[in-house]
Formats: sequence, structure tokens, C-alpha cells
Amino acid sequence: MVIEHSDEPEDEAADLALKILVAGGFGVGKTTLVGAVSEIRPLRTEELLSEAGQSVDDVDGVDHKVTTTVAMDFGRITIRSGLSLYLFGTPGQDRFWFLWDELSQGALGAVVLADTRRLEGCFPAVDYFEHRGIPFVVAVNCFAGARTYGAHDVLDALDLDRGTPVVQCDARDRDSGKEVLIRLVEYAGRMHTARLLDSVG
Ligand SMILES: Nc1nc2c(ncn2[C@@H]2O[C@H](COP(=O)(O)OP(=O)(O)OP(=O)(O)O)[C@@H](O)[C@H]2O)c(=O)[nH]1
Ligand SMILES: [Mg+2]
Repeated sequence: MVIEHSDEPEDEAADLALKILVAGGFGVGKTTLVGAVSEIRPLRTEELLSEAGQSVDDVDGVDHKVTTTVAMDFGRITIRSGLSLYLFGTPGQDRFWFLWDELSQGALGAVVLADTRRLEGCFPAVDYFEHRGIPFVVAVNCFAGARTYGAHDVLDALDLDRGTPVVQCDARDRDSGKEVLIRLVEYAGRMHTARLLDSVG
């Protein structure tokens, strides 16, 4: 979970870096979110959507999309002094599922991005994190023309625990993306602490 630790003598508090996944269905804005919030030039692994891939890629409902992530996105953001997040964006296509176990190793938690026009696209990500006990928040990426859903509607549609945070965001906007990440860190911190207390007591 903690992937970097620096204890320079002059540091007031040791620097903490946490690993976070940004997941969700195809074309929901994962690469956009990582790029919008990252302080370093994000690493992207985009390839053109090819004619050949059309038979296996689910491109329904995703207009004007010409590229897709084929391995991962990577970025970094400082949430506050001494706390930064390493962000790993997952590929959206089913054919890259084999990468998820590697990407999720040691993750504190995940953001599941959702598009209300294709909510079913995030079922696999939700299932994946539920089965592995990785805490996640659902971030509804507000695309123009998409129906606005209340948090309860999203929880019902995805059949999620009432306590799962649902937030609205604009994946293109740095502050909006940062809000989502702060919400996740708070929530995942609470979940991990509760589990720890359960296991000792
Ligand atoms: N209107 C609007 N468009 C967005 C938003 N977020 C992303 N987009 C656009 O949606 C498209 C898909 O974004 P990506 O970031 O590539 O999506 P992705 O989830 O990484 O896609 P895959 O890696 O192929 O699964 C891009 O053309 C973005 O410019 C948003 O909040 N609003
Ligand atoms: Mg992508």
C-alpha cells in the first residue's frame, strides 16, 4: 500500500505515497482524469482503436473515440504536504483484464469512474474490487447530455452498499478530480482502519 517512504532528517513528517487505481468501463474518462490531476507529465499507453479490434472491443455509445489505453496510465498528485498519490489508470477493454492483478497489487483503494449513459460498463470493476476487498468510491463523470442520477440511484443501479461514496465529477477538471481522490483517501483510510481494529479485537 505504501510505496515510497522518505525519512530525511529535516522532514517534519515522513513522506507517504499511496497507490490508487482509476478504473471503470471503456471510454469513461480514466486517462482524462489521471492527465488532469497529475503534477508530472502522465505516462499514457494509448493506441489507435483499430478496425481489427472492433470485433472484440465494446465501442457502443462512445462517440469520436479514436484511441484506447492498452496497458495503463500513470500520474502523481500531492494531496497535502507529506502525502502524495501514485495513480494507475486501468485499461478499459476486456481484453486487458490480465493486467489488473498486477496493477492492483498494494493499492489503497480505487476510483470507479461511471458514465450514467452506460452504467453497466462499471460492473466488472465494481465486482473486481468487491471480491478483493479493495475500497472504492464511484465517481460519476458528468458528460454533456448524460442523465443526472442521485447517489441513491447509482447505488441501487450498481447494487452497492449504502455506505459506498458516490461523487459527481468532471474528469477534465483538476480540482474536481482532486476532490474525488481526497474523498477516496478518507474513505479507504476509514475502511482499512476498521478492518485492522476488527482483526485485533
Ligand atoms: N464531455 C466530456 N468528455 C469527456 C469527459 N471526460 C473524458 N471525456 C472525453 O471522453 C473521451 C474518453 O476519455 P478517455 O480518458 O480516453 O477514456 P478512458 O476511460 O481512458 O478510455 P479507455 O482507456 O479506452 O477505456 C475523450 O475523448 C475525452 O476527451 C468529461 O468529463 N466530459
Ligand atoms: Mg484510457
